[in-house]
Amino acid sequence: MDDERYMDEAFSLAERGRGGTHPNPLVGAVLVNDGEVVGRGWHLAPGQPHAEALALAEAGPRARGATLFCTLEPCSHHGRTPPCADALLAAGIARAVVAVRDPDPRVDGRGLRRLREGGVTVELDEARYGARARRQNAPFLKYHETGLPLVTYKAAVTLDGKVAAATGDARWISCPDSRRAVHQLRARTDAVLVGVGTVRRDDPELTVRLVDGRDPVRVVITRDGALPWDSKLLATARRTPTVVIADQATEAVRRRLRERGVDLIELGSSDPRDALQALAARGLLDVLCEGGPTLAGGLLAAGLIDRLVLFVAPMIVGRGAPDLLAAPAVAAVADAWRLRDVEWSRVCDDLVVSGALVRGDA
Ligand code: AOF
Ligand code: ZN
Repeated sequence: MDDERYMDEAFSLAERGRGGTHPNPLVGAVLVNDGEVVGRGWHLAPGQPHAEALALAEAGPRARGATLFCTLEPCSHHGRTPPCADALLAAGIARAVVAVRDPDPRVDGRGLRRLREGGVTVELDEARYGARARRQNAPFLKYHETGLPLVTYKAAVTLDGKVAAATGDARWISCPDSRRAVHQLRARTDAVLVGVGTVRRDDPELTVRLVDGRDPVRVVITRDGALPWDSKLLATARRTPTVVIADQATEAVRRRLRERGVDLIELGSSDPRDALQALAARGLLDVLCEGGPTLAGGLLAAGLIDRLVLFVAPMIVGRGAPDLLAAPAVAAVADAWRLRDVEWSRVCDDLVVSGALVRGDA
């Protein structure tokens, strides 16, 4: 049906903003008049026009009597830009098909109401489009529902579920194309998260180098803020935004981090939930955890990991090597952590498994 085709295009347009819109959502909008697409828009970055405003600008007078297909409820607030609902009314659209309600407390149904009160036929069709809209904007929606970012844990593992050899050597478990895929994941995310142990062990750069794309913000969870002073992260902190989270930093550490251009977040506790909340409060809503077993195990045990992406390499390293996750063992298989909506693909000889993490048979 035509409606679905137009909404499909709106979803594709929204994807063009992927990686750059945080803390704002991905939004795509299509205006259709008499069976012809007269305006298209998508949101690129905070402070930039909203998708609906761009579609209206392209449509000009042809917006009168048109139908809007929008992946998110049009806004009703004066933020960095004026309310889209008012602009849509002023332009004289006749009908609006919307994929999902906007949970931002500044909007939260008011955009739809304003359009209805202005005489527009509004169809909020979550039954048809809601699942896709929620998948596309999972971080934005999770943040407005819980105050937490969406956390994806990514790791390269062997067939025996290990992330390194017994000596700690981990270069390289996954194949070159898998490593490129990881850079792609980084380019699409707001922040990459590791623990200080990973910085000591691997001295990673956590930037996007193997593919085109922007670097995510790099975040290191520590207790005392003391990263190795010769680490690549510190050496490049002026070029690529770098955040250090600490709950026991000394004045000397604060000063040295500041000198290197690091953004230090100081918390009153070492609870990873507080760390994630602090990241979300800074607009980092989509977090890719590339940490080691200790950090990932702590996040898993606290129920803070939403998604898993595993690059499973066809090799075996044997006993004594570090497990994927240092998490407490479950008593019964029925209590295991599981993936839902599992997807598999193959990259070189690696098997890539991803899905949403849930606990038990739920
Ligand atoms: C966007 N782009 O295309 C739409 C948004 O900071 P502001 O003023 O740009 O407002 C951001 C809020 O506007 C965002 O949280 C969401 O509720 C609403 N809709 N935002 O960035 C768009 N349609
Ligand atoms: Zn808007």
